[in-house]
Amino acid sequence: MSRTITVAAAQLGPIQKAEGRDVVVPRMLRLLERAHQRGAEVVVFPELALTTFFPRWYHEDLNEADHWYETSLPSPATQPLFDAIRKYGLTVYLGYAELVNDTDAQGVVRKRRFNTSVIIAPSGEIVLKYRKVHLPGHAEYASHRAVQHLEKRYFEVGDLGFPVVRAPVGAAGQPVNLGMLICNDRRWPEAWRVLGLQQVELVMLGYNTPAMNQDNKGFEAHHLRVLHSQLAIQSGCYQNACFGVAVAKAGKEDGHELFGHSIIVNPQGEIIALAATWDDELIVADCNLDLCELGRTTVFNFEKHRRPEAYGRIVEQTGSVPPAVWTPSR
Ligand code: CDT
Repeated sequence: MSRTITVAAAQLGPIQKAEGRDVVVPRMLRLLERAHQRGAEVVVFPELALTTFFPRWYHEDLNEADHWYETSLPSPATQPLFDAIRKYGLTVYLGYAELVNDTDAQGVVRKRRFNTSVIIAPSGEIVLKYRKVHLPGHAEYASHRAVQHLEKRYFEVGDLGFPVVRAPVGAAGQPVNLGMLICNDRRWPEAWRVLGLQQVELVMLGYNTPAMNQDNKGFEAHHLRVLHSQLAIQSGCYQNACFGVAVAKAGKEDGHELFGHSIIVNPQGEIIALAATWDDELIVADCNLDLCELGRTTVFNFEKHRRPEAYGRIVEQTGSVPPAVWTPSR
C-alpha cells in the first residue's frame, strides 16, 4: 500500500496593520474547515500568520512592538485554532512571532524574540518548534529604503537548528518525517541539506515576500521575484528527495504588495499544485511519500555520493573570498 497523505497549503490574503487576531483567526478557521472537507490531513499556514508583516513598521522602543508577538500557544485568541485542529484531526504548521521571557542566573528577566513556526498534532500538542535562522533585512531604520524590512531588529537568529521529527500525521496517523523552514530560509541550500541529511519527507514553509525589490540597489523585474522563490523550493525538494509545501501571505497590506503563488512540490522538483489568487485560498495535493525513495536511493544517495571532505568552506567561511589569481607564465 502506498504511503499517500493529503496536504493543503492555506494561503492567507493580506492582513492590515489595524486588524487583530479577532479578524485573522476566523479566516484561518474557515480554511481549516475547507481543508477538512477536501480530505486534507496536513495544513500549512504562512510565516507570521496571525498578524500583518509587522517588520515593515519601525518601533524605536522594542517594547512597543510586544503586541505583535505570542507569549504562549495556545492563547485565548488562538485557542479556537487548536479546537478546530482537534475537531478535524489535522496536523498543522503555524508561523508566528514568539516572545520568551528568559530569567538569567541573577534573576533578571530578558525578553527574547524569534520568528517561529510549530507543528501542531491532531491532539493539540506541539510536536516540533523551529526558529528562523536566515533573517533578511536590517536592524536599524534605513532611510534609503521605500519600505523597511526590520527582521534583524525584531528577531534573534533561531537557536534550534533545523530539526526533523518522525510523527504520525492527521487522523489516520501515518508516520512522516517532518521538517520546517521559514521564508528566506528557502533560498539557502545549506538549510535544505541539513533537513535532507535527516531524511525529511515533507518540508513545510511559510513566507511573506514583497512583490518588489525594496532595497533600492537596482532594478529587479517583478516576475523574477516569483521565479526565484519557486526555483529555490523546487531545487530544494529535488536535491533532497522530499515534498515541499510553501505558503504565502499575499496581497496588499497597507499598500505594500506581497506575492502569492503558494506551491506544493514533489521530490522530482515538479509543482503539483499552485495558488491562483493573492487572497485566502486553499490548494490541496495528494503526496505519495514513497516517491522520496527514488532520489534518496539513486542520484541523491548521500551515503554513497556526498564528499564532505571537499565541503570545508561551507561551514568554515561565511562571506565569499576572492579566488587565487592565475597569471600567464609568458
Ligand atoms: N519574510 C522574508 O524572509 N522575506 C524575504 C524577503 C527578502 S527581501 C528583504 C524573502 O526571502 O522572501
